[in-house]
Amino acid sequence: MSAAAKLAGFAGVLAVLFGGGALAGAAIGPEPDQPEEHSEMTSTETEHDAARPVRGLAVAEHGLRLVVADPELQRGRAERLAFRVVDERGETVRDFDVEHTKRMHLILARRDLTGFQHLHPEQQADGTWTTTVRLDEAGSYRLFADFSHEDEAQTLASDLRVDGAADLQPLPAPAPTAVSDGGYDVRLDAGRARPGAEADLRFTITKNGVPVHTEPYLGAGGHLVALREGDLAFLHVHPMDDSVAFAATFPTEGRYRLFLQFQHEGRVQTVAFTQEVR
Ligand SMILES: [Cu+2]
Repeated sequence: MSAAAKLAGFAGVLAVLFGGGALAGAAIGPEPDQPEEHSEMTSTETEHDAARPVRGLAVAEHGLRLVVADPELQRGRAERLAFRVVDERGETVRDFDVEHTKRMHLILARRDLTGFQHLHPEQQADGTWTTTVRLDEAGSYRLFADFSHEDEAQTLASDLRVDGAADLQPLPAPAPTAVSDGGYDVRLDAGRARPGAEADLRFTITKNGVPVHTEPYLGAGGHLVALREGDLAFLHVHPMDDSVAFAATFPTEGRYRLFLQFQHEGRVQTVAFTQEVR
């Protein structure tokens, strides 16, 4: 590699890191007005949960803080990732509620909304959560720890870094259909998604033209993560019924990336959509 190319790569990494920091900084601010009705609220959710549709913008919130042991990872290598949730006294939190059949959900996505991963780390005796993670591309990643503690659902987030020149991708244009990593055809019907109003997101899944009935995954027909372009705000989404359908409130205009996961024939499929809201 020439010196010029190295410099260009280095500048690219800097741009990613500083870009991420600027975005995180810009994201701090008052939350938009909340919708008044929560008709699809499930019995396990509190009013308080549903009133916070935007999460995952802060490393510390509601008295809890996310501590990542080593946020620098080597590209393309399986590495141990360790993190803790600590309380206001700095004590490691050990008791977590089971939510969607797990006590901790770990979501990873690069700042350009590629490289999505959904992992379930294991809790060690000292309360630390660990998992093996492999990030194949350089850049700045967002790590979301999604959990419930003392009946309060929380999503705390921090950044991971993979050194090297990041080949950042533009967000794909919105399209009603997408193909999962295992070759399933998925159609999204989002109706009219408007800012501040609850939207029904319904997915229809087929394989070779034949309708697919998904198996339960994390206690529902599927699992959906919605992230806002620009600040990677993590939206509160919940499954609506036994089908692959979710209620989501997009807080603002803009573009969102929806990551749907479902299970069929024992395998978890992942498929992503771009949702425009205006
Ligand atoms: Cu999970």
